[in-house]
Amino acid sequence: FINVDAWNTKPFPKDFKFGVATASYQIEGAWNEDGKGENIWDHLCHHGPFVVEHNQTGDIACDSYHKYKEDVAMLKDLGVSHYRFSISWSRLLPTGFADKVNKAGVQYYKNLIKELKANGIEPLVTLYHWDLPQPLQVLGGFLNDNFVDWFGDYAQLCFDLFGDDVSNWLTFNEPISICQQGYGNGRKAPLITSPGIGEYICGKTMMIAHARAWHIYDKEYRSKQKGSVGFVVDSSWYEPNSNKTADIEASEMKLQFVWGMYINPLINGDHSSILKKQIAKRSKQQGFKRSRLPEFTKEEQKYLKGTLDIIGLNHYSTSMVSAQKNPDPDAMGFYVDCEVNEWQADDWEKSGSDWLRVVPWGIRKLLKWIKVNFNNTKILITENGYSDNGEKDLKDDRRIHYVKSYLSNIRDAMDKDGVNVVGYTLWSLMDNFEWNRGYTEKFGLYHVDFNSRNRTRTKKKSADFYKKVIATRCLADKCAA
Ligand code: GBH
Repeated sequence: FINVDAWNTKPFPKDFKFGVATASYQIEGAWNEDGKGENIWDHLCHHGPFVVEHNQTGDIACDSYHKYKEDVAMLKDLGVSHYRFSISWSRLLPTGFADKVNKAGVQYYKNLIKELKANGIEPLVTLYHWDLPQPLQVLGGFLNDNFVDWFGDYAQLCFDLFGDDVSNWLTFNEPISICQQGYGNGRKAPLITSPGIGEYICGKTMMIAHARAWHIYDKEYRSKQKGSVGFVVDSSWYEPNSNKTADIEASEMKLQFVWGMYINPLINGDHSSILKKQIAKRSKQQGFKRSRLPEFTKEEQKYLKGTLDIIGLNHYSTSMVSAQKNPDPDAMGFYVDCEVNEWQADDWEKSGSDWLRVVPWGIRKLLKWIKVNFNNTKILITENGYSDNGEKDLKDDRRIHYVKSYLSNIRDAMDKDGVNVVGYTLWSLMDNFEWNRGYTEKFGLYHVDFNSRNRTRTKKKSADFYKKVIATRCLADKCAA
């Protein structure tokens, strides 16, 4: 891979948040300890269909439920200012409903937050990172309108319990993973296959549930807790295959399927008009009486508008896009309704994940696009990172190269394009349960020995690299003044 001298050497601003990220199901383990209820990933991993590599599970994972003090010691050593983790809904509310609170679950998060604070680390908390309580799934999960109440009650409990010590809240992690993969193509829990219908209903419910949490916070907590409530989108950059209008429009269309579906409602109160027209057009051709993308009522639009304090961005890679010449008129779903071809170039550097190619310039283009389209809203890069299959000697130079070149492009976006990026939480603190890929793909700065009962953590070379970046706020050996 290419040399490492051409990076932006301008230090990151003093108040730039440097951190790392994890998620409850991927690290906590203790899946049924101390009163925790079952969630949809527990259920999937135990009962099938067995879609996870080697039938692996998050039953023990990194055992962070017992080892959080070690995790915080690692964070302290890295020198991060922020730690992004998620709360397991069913650890707090075993049935999902707010009638019975699990005291041990409350204690666990209180302990973790206290330990972070004692070490000068600010918590950045995701309320929902894919682990829905199973009893709520039995009732339809995100396809049941009552989900808005369930989530609102859960969010309120979290603000109540932890809000005095947590000022950075994120509601949902990755709508596309939740809805498109959970309720569309059936790849992730709860494995529902309803392309072009269920996945869009899920999206509508999720948007309103986010707004519910935001309004609760705004009315009852903001004035005393003085925090913010954001939402995390997963988005690649979509690079037009040529300068032809059709390809540029294809790129814009694909971006609207992501941002016009999930961010526009929270900022402007509705799906973007390009998105609405496109899905309405195809739905009509197909004989549906109304668009498969459910509309927001006028009241819902008012309720949604302006409910985003900060955009969380998970970004890993880039795709090339072009307009489809002969789109299949009968096809339905997020990935086909846009009528866009998508692929990755053969000469882009690979990683341990088949979807993740190293394309550092993509993040700069995406950040600029977000700035222009959403009025310079604050952006927190909530995930970015590199997978391998485990380097034997823990010399993960490719991860270092990835992080360095992505950070350099982020710095360029701030510096040269004026994008308002306030922080970066690298995925991930340590190797963990990588969903369908089990423990085979590794994103950690720390290695975890999943064969040892102790789940021994060992620093990789990239941890020292990142530590130095944080300490100097700069990517080069010699930083610009
Ligand atoms: C994030 O997803 C997640 O938030 C985090 O939990 C996860 O560990 C991390 O990234 C690393 O994967 O198999 O072709 O259907 C990143 C976005 C969306 C990327 C789903 C992989 C599956 C592609 N992910 N996608 S495919």
